[in-house]
Amino acid sequence: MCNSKIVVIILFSLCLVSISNAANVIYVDVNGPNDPGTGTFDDPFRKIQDAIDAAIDGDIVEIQSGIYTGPGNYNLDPGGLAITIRSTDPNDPNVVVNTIIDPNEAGRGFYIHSGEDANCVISGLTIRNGYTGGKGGGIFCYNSSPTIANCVISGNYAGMYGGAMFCQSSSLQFISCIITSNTARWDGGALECWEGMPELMNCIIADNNSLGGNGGGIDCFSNGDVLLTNCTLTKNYANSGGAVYSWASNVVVNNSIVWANEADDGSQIAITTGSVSISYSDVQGDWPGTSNIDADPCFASFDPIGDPNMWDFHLQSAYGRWDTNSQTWATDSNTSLCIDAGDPNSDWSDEPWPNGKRVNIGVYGGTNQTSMNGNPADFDIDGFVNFVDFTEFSNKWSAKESCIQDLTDNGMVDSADLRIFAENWLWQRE
Ligand SMILES: [Ca+2]
Ligand SMILES: [Ca+2]
Ligand SMILES: [Ca+2]
Repeated sequence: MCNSKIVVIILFSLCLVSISNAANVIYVDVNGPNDPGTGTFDDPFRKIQDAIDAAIDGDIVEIQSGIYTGPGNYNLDPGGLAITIRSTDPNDPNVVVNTIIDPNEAGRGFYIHSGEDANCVISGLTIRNGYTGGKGGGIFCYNSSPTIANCVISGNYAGMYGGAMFCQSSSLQFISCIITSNTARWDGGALECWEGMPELMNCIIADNNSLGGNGGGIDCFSNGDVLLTNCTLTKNYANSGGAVYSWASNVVVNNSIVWANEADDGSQIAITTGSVSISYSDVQGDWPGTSNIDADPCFASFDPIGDPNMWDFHLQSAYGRWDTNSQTWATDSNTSLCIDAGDPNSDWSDEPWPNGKRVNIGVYGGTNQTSMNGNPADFDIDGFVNFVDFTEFSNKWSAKESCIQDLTDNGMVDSADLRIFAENWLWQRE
């Protein structure tokens, strides 16, 4: 056999292997042509559960924008599978708010109870109007640890505990979720946690209510150890512990904002037994712990008695704040003290420069939407643009790499960057 033939055969074999390893995408579209559909792009399923039931480990269930309600679109059960259940673009907030699981108070959004692990991913969906007379209005999670990312969980109700979510013996991760305006008759307006160790990162927990119990945001019961990093907990309500309540549980809070939560006994955070350890955070009324502050976080938009839909928890900054409405960078007269006040060991590398080389406190800390601080030419962040910075600039001259001296952010340090550096020469912080 000639060499070229062998090469063709090898390439063909590699193609077959890569095809068989590719994740299978199963499509769901509530506006699809046929019911139930077959799950292809041209003939999608109409009901989400049909797609899940057709999936095997590694598959993706892709839900087209629309409102999913009625049987087959609530009490969704991943059945122990390692699959991704997502919208068409979980990173686009417009897609997320328009891909809606709405049980219309007939049940919960998700019922997860078959030992799912982090490879069961629920991403980029809105879950609203979930209802249970018991625990977990939006999501019920038992002995399972899925990943829940980029979701909006809003306006759900539990007759007992966990308006948005109940989890027991589960160590799941919530990443970049917005958990707002959920209600529990008793404890855990947003989240009720029994045993296990859930983690919440870059999440908003706001305007949740425990009508007759404790932990307006999060209630932890009996080794329900919760880890919160870069979260913003605001305007949640309970009898006791407007933001967080711990009963025989250990809660750890880092790089977070706990502000304007309300309780009948006046406590934002309350503990029966157990502990709530907070560091590098902004806590109204203060809280003992490493480098905590007690200062107005200067949210971009926050009226505690106004419409929660108008709240914007980006931090005000004279050096640049991401404006959600205009989708550009705006500037403010104030600069929040939460900027560059997070844990020095936290990763700040995704924050846009100038970022103080230190992560911000609150929900957008560590992300590409975090508020900026300082002058872009002040490379050593000492508050002056001078010869020290020029030396750093010279050392990177003609470098072809992504670095802070590349002020035009085009992958090389050249005369265009020098021009910007010159414009900022002798800047100093006021
Ligand atoms: Ca920063
Ligand atoms: Ca400097
Ligand atoms: Ca450049």
